[in-house]
Amino acid sequence: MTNPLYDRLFGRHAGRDTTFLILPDGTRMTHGAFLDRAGRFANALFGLGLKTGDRVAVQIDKSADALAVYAACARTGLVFLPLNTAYTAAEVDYFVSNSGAGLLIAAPSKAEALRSVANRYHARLETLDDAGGGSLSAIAAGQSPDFDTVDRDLNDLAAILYTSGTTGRSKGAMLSQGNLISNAEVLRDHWRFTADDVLLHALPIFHTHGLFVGTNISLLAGGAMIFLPKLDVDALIKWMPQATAMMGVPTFYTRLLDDPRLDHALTATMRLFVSGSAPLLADTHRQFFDRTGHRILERYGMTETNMNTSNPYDGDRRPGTVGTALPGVEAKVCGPDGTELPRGEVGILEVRGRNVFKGYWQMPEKTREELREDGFFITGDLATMGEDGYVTIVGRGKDLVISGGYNVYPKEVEEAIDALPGVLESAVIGVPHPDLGEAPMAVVVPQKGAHLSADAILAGIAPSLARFKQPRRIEIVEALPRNTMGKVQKAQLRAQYKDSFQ
Ligand code: MLC
Ligand code: AMP
Repeated sequence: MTNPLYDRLFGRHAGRDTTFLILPDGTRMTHGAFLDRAGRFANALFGLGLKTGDRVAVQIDKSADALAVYAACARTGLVFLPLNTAYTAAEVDYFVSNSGAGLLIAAPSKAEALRSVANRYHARLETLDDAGGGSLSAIAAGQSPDFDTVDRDLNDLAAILYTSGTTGRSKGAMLSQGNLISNAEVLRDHWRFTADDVLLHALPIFHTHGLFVGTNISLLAGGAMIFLPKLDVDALIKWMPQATAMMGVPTFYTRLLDDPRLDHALTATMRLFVSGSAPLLADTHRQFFDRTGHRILERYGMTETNMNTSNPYDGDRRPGTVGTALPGVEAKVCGPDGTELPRGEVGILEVRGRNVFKGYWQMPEKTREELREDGFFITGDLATMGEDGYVTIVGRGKDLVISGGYNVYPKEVEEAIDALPGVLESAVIGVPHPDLGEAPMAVVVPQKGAHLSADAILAGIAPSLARFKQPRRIEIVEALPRNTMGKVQKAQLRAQYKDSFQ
């Protein structure tokens, strides 16, 4: 029996007493103990009546058990569907309905709000918390750690990760076992991860960066992770002397730079700092080098593709660039019809390789719009490529705000605002933000005679939109700037409000 994802990432560590997780209280969990836990969860999931191929939606806090559920899904061939813990019940409703999930695993604190969602779509609801409690944990406790791993192959679906769309609803990116393994193998080698590495892990595990990049690479290499619940600079500083590597979004680096304790001595054991998910300012890169002697390695990826390009481990880590295409990945800068442009010209970046996803869950048209027949995926990012293959991301062809590494689609926020009483129309834009890189802001036009306030608008959208999507600033204006075609001039708004958070 073979199951490439489970065997290569997890199964080969069975019985090993090597450290896998170092938890915030200092407790160490061995690879063997973790896999025992995952085996119990695998039995628990099948015991609930789930079958290979069923989707398991999880909205739970980061913990060893949360990761064990991921391992259990790989082992049973269930499709893992992690959800941002910030999503509201209204947002989760869509993901459960669209995916047809058979099970929703929620934090106990959210169970009440999510029970009606689960009932509506005939999904089971179980709970799991970050302290080893919850109904699923109780079921797992009574199970055997042994489980007959389900046969799978590289084309089988391993996970669905939802990414918002520039128009309409979120799309579920289908990632196969092969997508995940091939990318993790390439990154392990490219970034030289070994069993001696200890990764300082403070990213969430419901997105590509923390789950498929950080965790999968550590598992493949057989190293350990210092597994922190979230970004907390004091905790990073406390644990850094025991780590060898860290991965973060740019906010990790700007917050560390704000702390006077960041210096050469603090980072003496570290061999690698990786940044991605949002643009790292060249200035942040330089300041970090001046303070620590480390050159942050910036790479570029997406939910649909995992990682596409990376600066080199040895050689020139160029500030402001995302490096060259990874081994096995083809990248080209193209015009709208997919024709490659001469080097140095700005166009849309397209990528192809074993890392590229299988399409959007039950959305064949959306898949066709973004995934060409020849296998190239249209990223929607505006880029240039130098003669030496270095890629620079210069902007986005898609209307998207990236706030602290989370994607916010203006269209979704505008629809929520426009649905409120007294609103005529709105435009949501990304504005430079010193901590989050970019933050969403809304410019809102009231209906004639209506009185709107920023507070009322925020209160109105709060039940339906996760907090990180909510505008950090709201301006009420008489009209939106439009061009002769009647299209809202977002570039003009961005220029007008660019200093809002500076
Ligand atoms: C939290 N908040 C945010 C936010 N995160 N607001 C906007 N943008 C964000 N990213 C809000 C909370 O709702 C709360 O609001 C307040 O900020 C403080 O919450 P917190 O939990 O204390 O936030 P903090 O710890 O400061 O988190 C900021 C952060 C975090 C940047 C560290 O968001 C984070 O870890 N981001 C990483 C995202 C990530 O992993 N992206 C990878 C996607 S994969 P209030 O009002 O209630 O106080 C991908 C592909 C690739 O993109 O290439 O990797
Ligand atoms: P997501 O859909 O959450 O996976 O976000 C993917 C998007 O994040 C990409 O399309 C880029 O716009 C952006 N992104 C990821 N890494 C980088 C980077 N290093 N520099 C600039 N943008 C990035």
